[in-house]
Amino acid sequence: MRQIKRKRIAGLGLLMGAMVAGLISSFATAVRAQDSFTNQVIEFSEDTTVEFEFKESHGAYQSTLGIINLDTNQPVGVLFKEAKPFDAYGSGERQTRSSGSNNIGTQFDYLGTVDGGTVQNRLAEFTFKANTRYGFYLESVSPTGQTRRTVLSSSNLAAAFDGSLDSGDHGGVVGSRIAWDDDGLPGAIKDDDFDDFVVEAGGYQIQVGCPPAS
Ligand SMILES: [Ca+2]
Ligand SMILES: [Ca+2]
Ligand SMILES: [Ca+2]
Repeated sequence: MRQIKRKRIAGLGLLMGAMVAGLISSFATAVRAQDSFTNQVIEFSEDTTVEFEFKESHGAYQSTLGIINLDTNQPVGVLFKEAKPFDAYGSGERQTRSSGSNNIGTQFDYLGTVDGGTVQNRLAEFTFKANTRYGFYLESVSPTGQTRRTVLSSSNLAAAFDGSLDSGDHGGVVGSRIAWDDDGLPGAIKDDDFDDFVVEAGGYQIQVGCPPAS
């Protein structure tokens, strides 16, 4: 089983401990060419646990990010769920909208963070089974509950992937960043901001082998 985590495993003590326990094989294999972590499909040639980090959201709706099995079209797990639509929700604080621009890194456009209580967990992980086709979904509900829409990562109108799972830290993005436009439905009037929900996946690969048979 392979694991792709947010942080490099550092420290000899930890490594030695794991080796004594017989849990870590001697080296990590690269993410293979036939593995895919893209708009088309999320698919691995072996069982792979990926750790995700919620970065921030900039959308007025209350969103949930989860994983679906593309063959059965069934949701199979939730990674992050907004507990309220955005940090300042209910405070009466006016939100500055800048329609059509990407507001990552700013306070604009309905900022949602872990520190601000919009999302409870900064990290989540999911084990993708080998040779199974997955995608991500983002479900967003308006604060009144009147409008509900779901977009899939298999549409590049909805999700933009940047970087690869085992690419470490590249220019401040660790692993693969997935940035969403929650109104990214075909034919919809959309703002192409790709900041409504932003997560990063993986970063550093750890190979975990079975203890040798004795
Ligand atoms: Ca939101
Ligand atoms: Ca949007
Ligand atoms: Ca937005």
